[in-house]
Amino acid sequence: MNSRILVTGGAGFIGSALVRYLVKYADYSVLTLDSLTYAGNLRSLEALEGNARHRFVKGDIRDGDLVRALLEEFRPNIITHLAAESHVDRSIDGPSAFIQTNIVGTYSLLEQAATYWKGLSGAERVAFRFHHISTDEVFGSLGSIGRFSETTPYDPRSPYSASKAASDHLVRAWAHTFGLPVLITNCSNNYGPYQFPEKLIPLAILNGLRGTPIPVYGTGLNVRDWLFVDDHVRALVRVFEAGQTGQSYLVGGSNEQTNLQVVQAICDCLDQLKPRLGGPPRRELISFVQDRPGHDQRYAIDAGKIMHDLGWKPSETFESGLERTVRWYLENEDWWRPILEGTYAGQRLGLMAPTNAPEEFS
Ligand code: NAD
Ligand code: TDX
Repeated sequence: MNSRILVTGGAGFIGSALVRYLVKYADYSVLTLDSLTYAGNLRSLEALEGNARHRFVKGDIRDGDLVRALLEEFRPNIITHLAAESHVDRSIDGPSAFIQTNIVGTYSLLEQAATYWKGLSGAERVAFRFHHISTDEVFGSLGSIGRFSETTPYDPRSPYSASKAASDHLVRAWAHTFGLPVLITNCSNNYGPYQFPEKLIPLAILNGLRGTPIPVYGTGLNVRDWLFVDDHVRALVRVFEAGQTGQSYLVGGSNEQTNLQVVQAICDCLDQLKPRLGGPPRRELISFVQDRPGHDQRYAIDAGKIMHDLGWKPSETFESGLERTVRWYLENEDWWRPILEGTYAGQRLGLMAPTNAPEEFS
């Protein structure tokens, strides 16, 4: 069967890495649906221009008529759903877009997918998959020990993670109630080329490069489990090709770092690849700033299930992945410069919420 994939959010960071992989290194025909919010960027798909196996449509996942028409015309075997509002700090400043895209948008897409799937027959109906891409943040925050697994109870704490948790629940409901063949993946923090510079790693690289302060929230001791984006992409492909429907898979790099360790490593890498002429080492740019309201302390993933059941493992170490990433930003100013001069100049986001909010809600 000629595999056709509809990728929502395919002009974003992870979505564009997935689309580039599927078209350039695998044999899929891909339809990218993306509304091109501030985070969507057609330049991330430039490498596919003129490729007959890729088509881009600008549109919103909440537009049921458009999605229905695209499903009927393109007749995908797989839908991979990555369209989302994805930045925690923006969800503090303005939760509404997160409710709209992550919850209402996922609901609308599920309705259209279920109708389309019911209309399929034979091998096409058996092979169809709806793959929802989610995050480890739905499980809340860890103390100094333990890791998230597929059985960890949901405990989201930011408007972003709550909206992603809601979307996960909707996807499960469509599987249990309507029989839709779904897969869910919950991944840890991604980094790599083409990431919008509101996120920690690209922000630190670009500030380090420009010699401006590198903001570290609070003590810098919050921990994230970092995964190179192409390793996430290979995990996604393993899951929609071989995963068991109705199941979720956690994806992570077993690579825990404090935020301070991350920015120090970025400073050192930049100093090595592009020394500051006569200037002090870039670590001197690190600046501790007011903490993120409700800042989750630690995320860590037990990826044993996807490793054991589907044979996936990350191929990039943090050192090699970070160096690739820093080199990419050094060599691709024409990608990031228009962003800094247009939609986002690197300013602090996410301080709108009152800082005296109760710590726990029980
Ligand atoms: P991103 O913000 O870079 O990209 C999101 C894309 O979705 C953008 O291209 C945007 O234009 C598009 N979009 C937003 N609203 C839309 C709408 N209503 N209709 C159509 N398109 C819309 O995000 P990302 O970092 O690539 O994340 C992709 C997915 O992976 C998200 O679901 C996110 O929750 C999840 N995820 C991200 C990470 C991470 O570290 N970045 C980790 C785990 C999971
Ligand atoms: O300037 C900063 N300084 C800083 O200390 C920024 C932008 C962040 N931070 C801290 C906050 C976090 O502890 O760094 C850590 C990483 O922050 P982000 O890059 O904003 O990522 P995070 O909040 O961990 O969420 C990310 O991983 C899970 C993605 O943005 C989500 O989409 C994904 O679901």
